[in-house]
Amino acid sequence: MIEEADSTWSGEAAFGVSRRAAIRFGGGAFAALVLAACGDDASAGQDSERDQPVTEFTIVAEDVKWDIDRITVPVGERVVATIENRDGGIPHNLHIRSPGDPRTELENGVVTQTLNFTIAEPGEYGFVCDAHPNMTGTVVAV
Ligand SMILES: [Cu+2]
Repeated sequence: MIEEADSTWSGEAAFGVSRRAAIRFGGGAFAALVLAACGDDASAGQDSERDQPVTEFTIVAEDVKWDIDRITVPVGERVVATIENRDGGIPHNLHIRSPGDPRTELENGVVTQTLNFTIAEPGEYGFVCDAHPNMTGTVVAV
């Protein structure tokens, strides 16, 4: 009787341990998968943002700072920039110092603007917000 009780108890204990181990393993594998996926996405996004020319991009002004300081665009193709001014009551615009001086008007946030521009010659061109000389970056035309 006592032996039977002991063996039953041992069986339950073993089951309990293995179930906990399975849960722990499952959670760990899931976390690792999420981390790996995030890492891949982040590095892929950064690479394409910095090196691959894009004809559309979004730039965010928040806390009187741009979220990106470099963008690559193709020479001779129309580029559509979306400017998200998230600073309520603070004016921002996007002004690209390329021939023709494409720029939006200074406008108080919160507001979203669009700027279409084409750069004809390869090179590096500064961009800035005309209200905040510290809000600078570079457009690379390739
Ligand atoms: Cu500004």
